[in-house]
Amino acid sequence: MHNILEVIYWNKCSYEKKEKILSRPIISNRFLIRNKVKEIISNVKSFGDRALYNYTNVFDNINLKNIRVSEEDIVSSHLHVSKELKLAVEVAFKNIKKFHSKQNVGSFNLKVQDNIYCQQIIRPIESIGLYIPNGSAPLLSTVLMLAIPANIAGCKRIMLCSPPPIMNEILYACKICEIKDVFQIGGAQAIAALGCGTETIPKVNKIFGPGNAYVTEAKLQINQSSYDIGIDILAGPSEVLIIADSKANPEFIASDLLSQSEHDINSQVMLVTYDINLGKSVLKKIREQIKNLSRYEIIMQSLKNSKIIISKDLLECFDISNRYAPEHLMIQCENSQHFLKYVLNAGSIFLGRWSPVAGGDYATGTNHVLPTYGSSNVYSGLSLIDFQKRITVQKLNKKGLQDISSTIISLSKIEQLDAHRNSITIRLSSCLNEIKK
Ligand code: HSO
Ligand code: ZN
Repeated sequence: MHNILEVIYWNKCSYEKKEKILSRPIISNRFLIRNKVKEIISNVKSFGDRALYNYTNVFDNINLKNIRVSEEDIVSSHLHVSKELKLAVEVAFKNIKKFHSKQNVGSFNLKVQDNIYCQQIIRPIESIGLYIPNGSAPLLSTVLMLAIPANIAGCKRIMLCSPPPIMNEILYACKICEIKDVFQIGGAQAIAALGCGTETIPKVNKIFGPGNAYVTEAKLQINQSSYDIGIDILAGPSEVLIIADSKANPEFIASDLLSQSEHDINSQVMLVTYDINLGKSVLKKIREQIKNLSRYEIIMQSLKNSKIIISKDLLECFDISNRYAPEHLMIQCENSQHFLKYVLNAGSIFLGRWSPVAGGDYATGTNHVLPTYGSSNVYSGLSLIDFQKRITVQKLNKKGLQDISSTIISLSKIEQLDAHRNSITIRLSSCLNEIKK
C-alpha cells in the first residue's frame, strides 16, 4: 500500500536528493500574485476608502456600510462569546503577558572608558498595524500574540485589520487587548491601506501578522517601496520537525504532525528518527487519527509535502534538523533537555512528550509567529524587540574628548573626512584657549 507519508532512508540519498527532501513546497503563481498586488496597492493609494469598499465587494462579496468597526460592537462583544472562551483567553493572556514582559530588557548605561559613557535606551514603535486572517481558520490567538507585546512595548496606536465579517471572538480578543481601532478590511488591500493610509485607515509605522500569499506579497511590496515602514517576519505555512527516539509515543507524534498539517495545503511536517519501527507505528497512528479530522482534505494535501526520515543515530537527527531549520522543533526523546545543546536553528522548541506544539500555539506564553521556510537559520520568532527601537546615546566630558581625540583624528584622516576632524580640533583649541586665559 502507498504510504500516507513518504519514508526516506537518509544515508541512501545523494546530496541533491537530501536538498530536495528538505526543501519547502513551492508557492505557485508568484508572478501573477505580484502583479495583482501591485495593482491593488496602486488603487488604494489613488482612491483610498473607495478602493477598499470596492475590493471588499469583489473579493469578500460584502457591501460594507463602514470600514471601521464601531466601538459599541467591540465593547459589547463579551455578550456574544461563551464563558469557556473567556476563561481560555484569560489564561492565555496571562501567560503570554508574563513571558513577553520578561523580554523587556536591553536598556543600559556603560562607562566604556574614563569620562565616556554610552547608553542604550528603548522606545516603542509609535503606530502599528496588525493583520488577522479570517479565512478557513479565524486566528483569534494571533490577536493575543501581536497585541500583548505591542501593549507591553507601549505602542501608542494599534490598528487592526481583518476580513469581514469579523467574528465576535476576534472582537472580544481586541477588547481584552484594548484595541479600539478595528477595520473590517482583508487581503492585500488591508496591507495597502495600513501602508499608504486612506481617509479612514491611518498609515502605520510597522505592519505585523500572517496571511495568505497576497497579504505576504503586499507586505513585501509596501516594505520595499518606503524606507519608513517596517514589516515583521514573513510567516509562511506552518511546519514542524519532530526528532524522536525509540521510546517516543507514536500516537502523540502522529497527533502533533497532524496538528500542524491542518493549517494549510502547503504546510510541511517531518519526523526524523533512527528507528524505522517507530516510523511505521507513527504511520499507522496517522491513518487512524486522520479519519476523524474535519480538515481531512487540507491534511491529505500537506502530507504529500511531508516525510519520515530514517537517520543512522540520534545525533544525525539533529544535523538534519539544523539543515532544515524548522519553525517548530519537537524533541520527543528521553532526557530531551539534554539535547538542547545540539540545536542551532529553530523558531520554537517543544521538549518532551508532554509539550505539544498546540501548547505554544495558544497558551504556554511563547509567541506563535515564528520563522518558516528555513528562515529560522537567520530570524527569530516575534518578541518584544520587534515592537521597539533601540537608540544609542553617548556622553563625553571635556577630559573624555581630549583622551579619545587622537583616535578620532587618525581615523578621519584615513577616511579623508576633514570636516569630521575639524569638529574635534575646534574643541581641542577651545580647551587650550581656556587654559591660556
Ligand atoms: N501554528 C501556527 C499558529 C496557530 N496555530 C494559530 C493555531 N492557531 C503558527 O505556526
Ligand atoms: Zn498551529
